[in-house]
Amino acid sequence: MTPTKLDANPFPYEFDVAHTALVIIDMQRDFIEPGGFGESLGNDVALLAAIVPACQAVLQSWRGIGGLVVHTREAHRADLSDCPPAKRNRGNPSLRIGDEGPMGRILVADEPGNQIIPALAPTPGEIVIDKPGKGAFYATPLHDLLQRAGITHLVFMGVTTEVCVQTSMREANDRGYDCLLLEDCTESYFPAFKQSAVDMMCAQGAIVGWTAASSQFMSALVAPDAAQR
Ligand code: C5J
Repeated sequence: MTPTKLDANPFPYEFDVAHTALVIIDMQRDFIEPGGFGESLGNDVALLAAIVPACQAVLQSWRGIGGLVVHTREAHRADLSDCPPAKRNRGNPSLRIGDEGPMGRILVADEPGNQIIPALAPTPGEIVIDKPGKGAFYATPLHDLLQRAGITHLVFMGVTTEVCVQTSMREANDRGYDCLLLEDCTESYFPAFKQSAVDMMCAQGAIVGWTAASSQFMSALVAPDAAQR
């Protein structure tokens, strides 16, 4: 099969749909909507909400060609046994992980705020990973699931760029996946941090991975080679 190629930074990225998964990091109500964890830390969640239309367009295209989709949620057990004090006590939030907030307990599995936002809600058959850490591979079955599915390439979207997205992409690269980050489908509460994270991931000859605009990625999907699954 001829791989699909797209213009990317720092040089073209090649993948084939059958061995690639779209990984959507933590597009959950706790980070994107008012009243959640992100806002409790003093952040402007509108910055993150702005990427939703671009993420929706990519997800729709990817689903359209039958690509594998992985959603992650930053989620802890109700007894917080997987949330060490080193995580819970960080910062000076008005609400800590596990506290009761306007959308239920902050970053606790099954609470309303922990759900993926409706615009990007998983459909049956898509993989949903609850992760207690910032990286999608730490203490989760993700690597095993991807290996069993024959996945070698990962395309990342989601939030926040320099925290859970960057950590997950670095973990993925260490495990041997070729990773692409869609620049307009990721965001930070701190625009300068987003730019730094994007720059550092593709520096030094794609030391962590590639970055590209979602328009480049979607154009590649409609190219004839992308249809060969
Ligand atoms: C944070 C995340 N920012 N999903 N989580 O704590 O990036």
